[in-house]
Amino acid sequence: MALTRDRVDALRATAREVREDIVRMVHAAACGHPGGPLGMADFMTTLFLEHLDLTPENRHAEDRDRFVLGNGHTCAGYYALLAQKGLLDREQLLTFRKMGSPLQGHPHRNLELGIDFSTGSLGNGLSVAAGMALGAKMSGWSSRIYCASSDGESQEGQIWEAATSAAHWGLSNLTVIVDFNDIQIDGRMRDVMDVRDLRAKYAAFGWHAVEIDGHDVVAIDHALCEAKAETERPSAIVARTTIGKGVSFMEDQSSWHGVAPNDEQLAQALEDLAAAAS
Ligand SMILES: Cc1ncc(C[n+]2csc(CCOP(=O)(O)OP(=O)(O)O)c2C)c(N)n1
Repeated sequence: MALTRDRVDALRATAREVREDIVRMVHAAACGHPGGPLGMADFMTTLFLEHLDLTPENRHAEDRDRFVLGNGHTCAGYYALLAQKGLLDREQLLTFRKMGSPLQGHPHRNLELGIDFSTGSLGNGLSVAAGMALGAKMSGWSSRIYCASSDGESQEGQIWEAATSAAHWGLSNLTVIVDFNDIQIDGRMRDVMDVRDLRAKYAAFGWHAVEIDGHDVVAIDHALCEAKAETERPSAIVARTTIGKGVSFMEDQSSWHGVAPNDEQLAQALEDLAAAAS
């Protein structure tokens, strides 16, 4: 069913809160990756709030949905969404990257908090998600397995082994969302190593594959609904995004891949996000 006007507004409002949490967390840690998760906030929010069946009540259930963050460095947004879902306290977010915190700079498996797998070494996530999807199918569970990935991560050969396997096994319960912002740690993705048309690549590997505007919550929700309706093939959603989305001085800047804002920059970022809301 299509999103109502109220749901669209609510998702946009939550995505804005997630963005505020991201900049606050990276500022408090004085290190981390703000750009990627700011760009992913719209599709992560739509996935987590509208589709991912993970709650404090069902976190230990075998047949619940799973999520794997392949591009693990973008975990500030992931943690902010786990807080939105009640799996951790919002105040806990400010322990991000601190000694002893479960919220490290790359996800560390913690089923109590709903973190299904440790990631950070790019390329592994989709293989893990494919394994979870195969296991769920063999067990007869209705679980859906979601994986986030990125254009930079798509340079890893292991992604394409996973893509081959998932199509071979007909893992229709698996969906990958690729954050395609044409930026990676060293600059423009197309200059570092161009992965080209990822939608066409996934389609050629036997996947149901679409490309969408990764900031349009209606298009994101529609693509996730289509993926759920698919009965034969795994689904790939290539989400065109802008790194740093919502923060004027971070947008489309590779320099904000992995740098913390200082006090003035945090204030400016929060001002930008508030202005976008009005
Ligand atoms: C196997 C591996 N190689 C290198 C790195 C270092 N690294 C961390 S993030 C990154 C760039 C990833 O590209 P992308 O996810 O597109 O970056 P973003 O859009 O977040 O800027 C790299 C090379 C890593 N984490 N894992």
